[in-house]
Amino acid sequence: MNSQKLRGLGWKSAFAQQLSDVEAETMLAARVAAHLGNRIQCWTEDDEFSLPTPLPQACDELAVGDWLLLEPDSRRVVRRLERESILARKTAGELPQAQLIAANLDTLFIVSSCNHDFNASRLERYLSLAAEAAVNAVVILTRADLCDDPGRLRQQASALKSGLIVETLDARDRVQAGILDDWCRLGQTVALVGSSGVGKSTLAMSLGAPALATQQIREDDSKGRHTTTARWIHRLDAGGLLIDTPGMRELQLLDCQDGVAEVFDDVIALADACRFRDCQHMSEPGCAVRAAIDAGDLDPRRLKSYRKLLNEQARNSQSLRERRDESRRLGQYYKAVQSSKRERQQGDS
Ligand SMILES: Nc1nc2c(ncn2[C@@H]2O[C@H](COP(=O)(O)OP(=O)(O)OP(=O)(O)O)[C@@H](O)[C@H]2O)c(=O)[nH]1
Ligand SMILES: [Mg+2]
Repeated sequence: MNSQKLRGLGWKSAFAQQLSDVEAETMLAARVAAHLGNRIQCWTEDDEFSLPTPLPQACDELAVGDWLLLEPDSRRVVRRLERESILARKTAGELPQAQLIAANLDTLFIVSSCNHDFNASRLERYLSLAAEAAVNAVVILTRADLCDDPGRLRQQASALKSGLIVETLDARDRVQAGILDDWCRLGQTVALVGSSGVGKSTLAMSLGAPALATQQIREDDSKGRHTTTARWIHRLDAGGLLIDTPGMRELQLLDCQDGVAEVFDDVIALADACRFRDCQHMSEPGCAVRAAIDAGDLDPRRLKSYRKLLNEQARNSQSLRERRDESRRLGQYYKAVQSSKRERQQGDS
């Protein structure tokens, strides 16, 4: 393997350390550059090819950005390398199933627009997702060219997490997009997430991705039309890689307790000062959270958003646990049936 060439695909020492000397000498490393339903597109240091999915080898579900180890001639996948990070959300619908968004990211660009799409509580969801995966998040507000006061929205977004970087721009403008170059250098992988029509693909192109499909949004509610339909990695002018993703109608979190706690650390710190340990921040005496709201130091929206995410987490995680228990029980049942069948057959022969 040529680690210098692989670096251009986002290869890091954390992946190299997972290989034996023989594997490093004889095997091929490939990055999953697109997931297209029944096949994945793979990029290697010198080549590009697609493989049908699901892979016959013992690989669990793959995400764009994953690294695979392959035998060079047969292109047989030996294994998926351990991820440095993974973004996953709950699939739409009742069942709490995880849908993988992207793997092995350095930075997540959370894109929103300076129009109807701007929604602080939605941004907090995306921030929790990134925090859970321990991926650095940058909020990008597009359509600054159509907004009277983008600075006000920028300020509102910056208040959502301590140290959060927020950029406002016209996503169609390559020069303005240049403020993001530091996150897009050689060896870096970034992903774009956000609602449909906020300008993710437009921004990707301004950063150097090849021509991508984009479509105008609806005039009345600023909503997009789900133009991008698959996750793809693109090479950027600054040397890095960028994963463009389809717009999300809603982002439901799954197993993100730590991420939520990180984003709402101000509310948690206040709650620590409440008189009662189990304070619900409703009307209890000595409630530090209510006191902060009354003093104008905490936005009541933020407490509401925190509660909503905690409840959603509890609900989704509980039903996920129930489903796992159920499938474990079913597995044990099938095993028991099979072994009693085997015993009977041995008894018969
Ligand atoms: N004026 C202006 N228009 C923009 C800006 N960003 C995007 N647009 C326009 O908004 C429309 C939608 O942009 P897309 O890049 O397709 O949005 P997307 O987020 O990729 O949408 P999906 O692929 O559906 O998720 C296009 O017509 C863009 O030209 C911006 O900053 N300013
Ligand atoms: Mg798009």
